[in-house]
Parts: sequence; structure tokens; C-alpha cells
Amino acid sequence: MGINKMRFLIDMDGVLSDFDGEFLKRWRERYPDKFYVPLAERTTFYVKQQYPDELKPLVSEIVWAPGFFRDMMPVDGGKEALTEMRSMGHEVFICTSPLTTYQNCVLEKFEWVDRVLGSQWVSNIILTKDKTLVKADYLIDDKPNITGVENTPGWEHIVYDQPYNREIDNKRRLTWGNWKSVLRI
Ligand code: U2P
Ligand code: MG
Repeated sequence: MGINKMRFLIDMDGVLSDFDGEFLKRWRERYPDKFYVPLAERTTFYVKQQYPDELKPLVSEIVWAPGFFRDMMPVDGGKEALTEMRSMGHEVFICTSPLTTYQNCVLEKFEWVDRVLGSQWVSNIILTKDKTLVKADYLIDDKPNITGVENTPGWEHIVYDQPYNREIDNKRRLTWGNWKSVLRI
């Protein structure tokens, strides 16, 4: 008997690529004496929301800068999980939202996938501001609530565990350390 073939959407920032690590590295290098929020103390999905108003423009400047999306470190185990899901026979797509200030982000997301995951994954990138329009069985994403024009998306949102999404207690939650047991595959 064959496997039950599923279609997975895997988010990028905070799931495959370490957005918060890159932000803190750049912020601490540039502003060693300024206020910062360690990852363990993050309670909002958007980094900027947790910084005081006078620092918000400096946060944006870092996230919009050339190289920010290109240089992120991979999240441990992400690439291996993608490869394993695909080798099990599942359909696996990388589903990510670009910044509205897209100038560096869009190109660099593609470059990151090519360099870190490998060129075979570039053709599986879905870049969209609205993930509810994409048809799949599962969306693995660190954003607490994923909204869009479709009120009842076909996928189940499985939360990728991060300090800033712990208030969500009505969805399954996983990391690349336990994904097979959470998904029961
Ligand atoms: O805002 C668009 C996308 O950029 C990533 N993002 C942005 C700001 C922030 O503080 N944290 C963050 O992750 C998200 O991209 P994704 O996770 O979809 O790849 C957000 O959706
Ligand atoms: Mg994300």
C-alpha cells in the first residue's frame, strides 16, 4: 500500500531561515548600547512591534537593508525535514510572504533558497501575500494567525514553535526536532 500523499506548505522566515537571529546580530553589532529584545522575550510576531516608537525606523532600516534576507542562517533541521518529506512522497512547497518594501527581499529570498536549500527547491517557491489562497493539506508557519481573503483555507495551520506564538493553544505545534511524531508520518 502506498503512503497517503500530502501537500505541505512550509513557511520561510522563522521556520527555515532564522529571521530573528539575523535581526539581533545586525542590531547588536550596529547599536551595542541600545535597547533590544532577546528572542526568548519576544511576544509579538513582528519584531518592530516590540521596539519603542523612536527605534522603529531603525528596525525597519535593518530589515530592508541589502543582504538581510540573503545572509540569514538556516533553522537547524529544516533542510533535512524538507528533503525527508519529499522522499516520503509528499508534495513540498516553500510558501513565503515578501515584505511590502520588496526591493531586496524578493530577490534575496530566491537567492537564499538556491544557496542554502539547493537549486531544485527554487521551482517550488510560492511567494504570496495571501497564503489562504493556496491549496494544500498543511501549512507549517510561525505566524500565530494566518488570515487572507479565504475565510476557510483548505489547509491545517501547524504552528512552528517560537517564543512569540506561544499564546496559540488550539493548533498543533512542531519544531524540526519533533515534526514526524506531531504529524504522525
Ligand atoms: O511581512 C512580510 C513577511 O516578512 C517576514 N517577517 C516580517 C517582519 C517580521 O518582523 N518578521 C517576519 O518574519 C514574514 O515572512 P514569512 O514568515 O512569511 O516568510 C512575513 O510574513
Ligand atoms: Mg514566518
